[in-house]
Amino acid sequence: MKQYQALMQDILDNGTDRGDRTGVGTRSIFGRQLRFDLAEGFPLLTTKKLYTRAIIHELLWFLNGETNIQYLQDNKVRIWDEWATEQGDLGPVYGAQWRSWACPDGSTVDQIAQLIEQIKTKPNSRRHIITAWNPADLPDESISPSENAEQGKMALAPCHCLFQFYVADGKLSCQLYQRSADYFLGVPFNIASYALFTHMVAQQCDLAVGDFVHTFGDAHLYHNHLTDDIVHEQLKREPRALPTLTIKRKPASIFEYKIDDFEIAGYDPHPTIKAPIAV
Ligand code: THF
Repeated sequence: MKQYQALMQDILDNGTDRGDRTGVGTRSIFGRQLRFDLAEGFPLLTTKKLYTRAIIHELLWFLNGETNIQYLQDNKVRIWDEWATEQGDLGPVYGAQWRSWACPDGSTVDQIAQLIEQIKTKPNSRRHIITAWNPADLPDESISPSENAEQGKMALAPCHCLFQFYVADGKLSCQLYQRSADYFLGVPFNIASYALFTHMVAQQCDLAVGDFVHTFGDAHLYHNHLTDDIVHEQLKREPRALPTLTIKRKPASIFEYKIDDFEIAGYDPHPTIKAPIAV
């Protein structure tokens, strides 16, 4: 994962310091890409320790179509707490858009179920796309995330907003377009999450894994992460060998995976680096 650090250095060297919605301020660049060959190992960052269970639970929660943080809290995952209402609601964020995109006629589209069906029946299609960017449900940025959720809007506009799958030579690749990327805290989660999802879709469709391509719009380092003990510490560390992912059984559908189905072996990261999250 040397390329993760290379892009971090690129943001430091070539980024522009600017304001943002959260008020924290960022150094940011626009339009970059990382590529991971998933056959070479599971792209879990080794230059700090990541909490893998949080990443897996969040993905299973998205796939269940859920948008209330109760399931995450039951599993001690706190990464969405800051944005939810008192009742734990986030409005129609990822899970809602992926599984039940609202149509004008009152019906809904299950983009994930359609994706699996289409990859199985028409692998060469150029339309294997999932989008969470639903303009009708976007938040009003002049009010808070939880106020938006109270009003039935998304608490936060989707950051990882569109992704596409591609099948060639029996291998499944995935490309994500991330419009806004918190490079220190969010991106390591996002890489692992989409790599995991690609492995699951490949298993369901009897394909091997190809590349995960991560395309960025605004990739930024928050100003309060630009310190000796956060970003500069991260850049000093030597990347280690990647772990491997094993999926221990093949569930009957993409919606039936459980946390214990996943085994990550050989993960030997450098220690955690704590950093404040911008809300
Ligand atoms: N807002 C911001 N500012 N950054 C993000 O990455 C982000 N997300 C989601 C929604 N809003 C965001 C939430 N995802 C952590 C990681 C991912 C998150 C939110 C928080 C985090 O704090 N990680 C810590 C500790 C994790 C833990 O152990 O609980 C870490 O060290 O990795 C991007 O999709």
